[in-house]
Amino acid sequence: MTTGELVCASRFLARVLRHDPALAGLRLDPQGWAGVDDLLAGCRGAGVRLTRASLAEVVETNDKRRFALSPDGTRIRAQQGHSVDVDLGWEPSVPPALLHHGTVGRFLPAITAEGLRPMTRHDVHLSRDAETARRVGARRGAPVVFTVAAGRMHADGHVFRATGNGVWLVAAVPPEYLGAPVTPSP
Ligand code: HQG
Repeated sequence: MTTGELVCASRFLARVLRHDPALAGLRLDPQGWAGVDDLLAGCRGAGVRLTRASLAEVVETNDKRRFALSPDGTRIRAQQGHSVDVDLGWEPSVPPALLHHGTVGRFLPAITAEGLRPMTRHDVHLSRDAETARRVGARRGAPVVFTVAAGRMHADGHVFRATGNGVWLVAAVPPEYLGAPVTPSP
């Protein structure tokens, strides 16, 4: 597949596997999995041509490893980012002392007042390093990066989970755990 085709297929899969399984006539199981055969048939029905081989290519080449196949290759799910109700089963774990969150200036007043909220997703997404957070913020405009005192939060009883691709999830980040917002140099 060309890079453009891979990106297009990845966007469609993210929409189906995170937000709108009915778009491909699917239902996800409680842990977010869909059958690969059902997904391929559903994609055909939705006018998106995807073979088993190209699906495997999307999973393997995806820049953020957004999707995972089950060990036997018969099922697929998104690793995080859902708006539909799923329990991904990531175990609580101990975060590093500091994590990072990238956003944009227009959200600063709300974030400074009420902290980070998951908005339309299940959880707040935090990055291991500031550069990744900068890229997450840059999706929306000039990025601004917060450090999050994850170690202190964890000690205070907040539950953190790491996804299969290195994103850290937490229900919310109260403002007292946020560092001063930093505008990284481009
Ligand atoms: C902001 C992408 C107002 C938050 C990325 C963000 C990531 C608030 C936006 C992953 C707020 C939500 C997640 C508050 C947070 N008031 N705005 N209290 N608290 N916000 O997309 O973290 O491509 O749901 O800063 O790379 O940007 O989908 O979250 O700007 O890894 O795989 O509200 O999504 O990965 O936006 O991105 P999002 P995010 P994928």
